[in-house]
Amino acid sequence: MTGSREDMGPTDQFDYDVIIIGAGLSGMYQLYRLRELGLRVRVFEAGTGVGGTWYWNRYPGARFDSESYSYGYSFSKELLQEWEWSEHFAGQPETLRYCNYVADKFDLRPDIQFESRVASAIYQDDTRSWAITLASGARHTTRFLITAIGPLSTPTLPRIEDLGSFRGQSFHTARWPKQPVHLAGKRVAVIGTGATGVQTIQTIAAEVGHLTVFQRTPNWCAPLHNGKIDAETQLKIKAGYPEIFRRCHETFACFIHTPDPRGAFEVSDEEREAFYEKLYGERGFGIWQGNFRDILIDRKANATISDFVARKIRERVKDPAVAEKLIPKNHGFGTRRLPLETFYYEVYNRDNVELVDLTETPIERITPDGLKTRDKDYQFDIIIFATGFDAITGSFDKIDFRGAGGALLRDKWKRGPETYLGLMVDGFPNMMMLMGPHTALGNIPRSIEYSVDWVTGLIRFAHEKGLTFLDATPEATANWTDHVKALGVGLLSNEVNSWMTGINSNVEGKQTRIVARYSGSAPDYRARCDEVAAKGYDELRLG
Ligand code: NA7
Repeated sequence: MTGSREDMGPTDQFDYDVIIIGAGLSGMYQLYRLRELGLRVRVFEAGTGVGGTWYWNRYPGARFDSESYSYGYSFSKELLQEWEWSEHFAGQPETLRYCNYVADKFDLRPDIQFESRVASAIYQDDTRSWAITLASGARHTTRFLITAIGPLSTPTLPRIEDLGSFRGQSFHTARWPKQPVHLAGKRVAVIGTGATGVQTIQTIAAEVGHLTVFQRTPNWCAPLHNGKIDAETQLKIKAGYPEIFRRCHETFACFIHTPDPRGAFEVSDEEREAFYEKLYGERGFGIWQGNFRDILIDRKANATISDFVARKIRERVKDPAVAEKLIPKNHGFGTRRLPLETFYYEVYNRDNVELVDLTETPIERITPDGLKTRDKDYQFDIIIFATGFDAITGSFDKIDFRGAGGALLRDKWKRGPETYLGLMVDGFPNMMMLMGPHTALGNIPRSIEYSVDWVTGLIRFAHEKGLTFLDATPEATANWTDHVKALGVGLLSNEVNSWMTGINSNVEGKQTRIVARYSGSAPDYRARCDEVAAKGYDELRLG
C-alpha cells in the first residue's frame, strides 16, 4: 500500500474513515480487514454483544444447517486450528461463543459501539461523506459507510387483532430473552413452521405440558443427522480445512454440497429411488443442494423428489390426516428454504402435541388467555411467534438512508431492490452493502468473506488513489439488476411465496414477489466482481 490516510483528502474533518452498521459475522470481519489498512473505523451495533443472527436468535434449538466446519471464518489459519466445533451442526450458544472468541482474539471490541441502533444515514453532497444518526440522537460522520445489517434481521409479528392483549409470556424467536424461559409443564403455542419453527417445535415438544402448533403453510423438511464430532474426526477436519474451503469455493452456493450433474430422468426409477434414499440418510443440505441438477428447475423432476419426501412423511407420522396436513401442496420440494429437522415429524405422534391448520381455521384474534381461531378458543401460558423476518430489504427499510440529493433508498427500491453487484446502489456514493439484495447468499460466511474482501479492495484502491467519491452508474445498476432478474427466470423457487421472493404477509407492501437474491452460481458471481476490480473499478464513477 502506498497511500496514507492524508491522501484520501481531508478525512480528519470526519469522525471516522469508515462506519460499519452491524457487528454480526459481516461487520466483525469487515472491521478486522479495514483496521489492517490503518483506517479509523467504527462499528455501530444495536445489540449488547457481537454475533448478529447468533446474538439475537436464542430460541430453543437454534442451530446451523450448514456443517459447522464449513461455516466458520476461513481467513485465519490460527483461528481454524484453535477453535473446535463440538457437533457437525453447532447450536446457537456454541456459535455465539465462537463469535465472542473471534471478537476477543482479534481485539475487535474497542472499535464496536454496542446498544447503538442507527436511525438514519444521510449522504452529504458537499463533503462527499455520510452523517449517521443513532436512535439516541448522537451524530457521527464518515467518508465511507458499509451496511452489515443482515438479510434476516428484522423480525415480524403477525398482523392479528389484539396482539398485545395476551397476559401470558410471548416471544418472537429472534427476540428470545437471555434469561431462561421456563417451558416445563406449560401450555405453549408456536405460530409458524419455517426453519425456525421446526427447530423450536422439535426441541420443546417433550418438555412442555402441551404444545399447539399453528401452521399456515407446511414446509418440506429433511433430516439433519447431527452428531458429536469425535476426536479422530476433529483431527481430520483441522487437517482438511484447505480442502473443505477449496470445495466450498467451487460449489454452486458455497456449501460442501453441490448439484449432481445428472438429471432426475437420466437414471432408472430404481437408481433414482436409491439416490434419494441415500441423500435422505445423509447429513445436511445434500438432499437440497446436492440433488439432481434439474429438481429446482423442472416440475416433473421436482415431483419425483417431492413424492419421495411425502412418502417419508406418511411413514413417519402415525395419523394419516395429520401427515397430509404436513405435506406441502402448493410448492415443490426445495423451492423454499429447506428446514432441516431432528425427529420433527415424530413430534406429531406425541399425545401432548396438536397441529392446527390455519388454512382451515384461521386465527381471528389474540385474547388475554391465548388466541381464538374461527373454531375454537385456546388457552396458553406462552405464545411463541416463529413468524420470520422482513427479509433482505427489511433492515434497509428501517433506516432512513438518503443518498445524493436527499433521495430515499426506500423510494428507490419501492418496486424491488436495484443494485450494482449487490454491493452498491447508484446515487448512494461511498456506501457499500454486505449481504444486501442481489448478492450470492448460500453458505453465508463464505459469501461474507468474499464480499468483505471485495469491499476492502475497493476502499484500499480509493485510499491509494486519494479518491473521495465512489458511485455506481445508473446504467451499471440497471444492467446488474436485469442480470439478476434474468438469472431467476425458470427457477421454481421464484414462483413461490417465501422470504426468498420478498413476500411477508405481515408487512404492508410486501405482497408482491420480487427478485431479491442473486440466483446464479457463487463462482460466476465472484468472477464478475473480480473482473470489475481487475479493471480498476472503471465501471464506477470515481472522483
Ligand atoms: P420463515 O421461513 O419466513 O417462516 C415463517 C413462518 O411463520 C412460516 O411458516 C409462515 O407461514 C409463518 N407465519 C408468518 N406470519 C404468519 C401469520 N401471520 N400467521 C400464521 N403464520 C405465519 O422464517 P424462519 O424464521 O422460520 O426462517 C427464516 C430463515 O432464517 C430460514 O429460512 C433460515 O435461512 C434462517 P407462511 O409460510 O408464510 O404461510
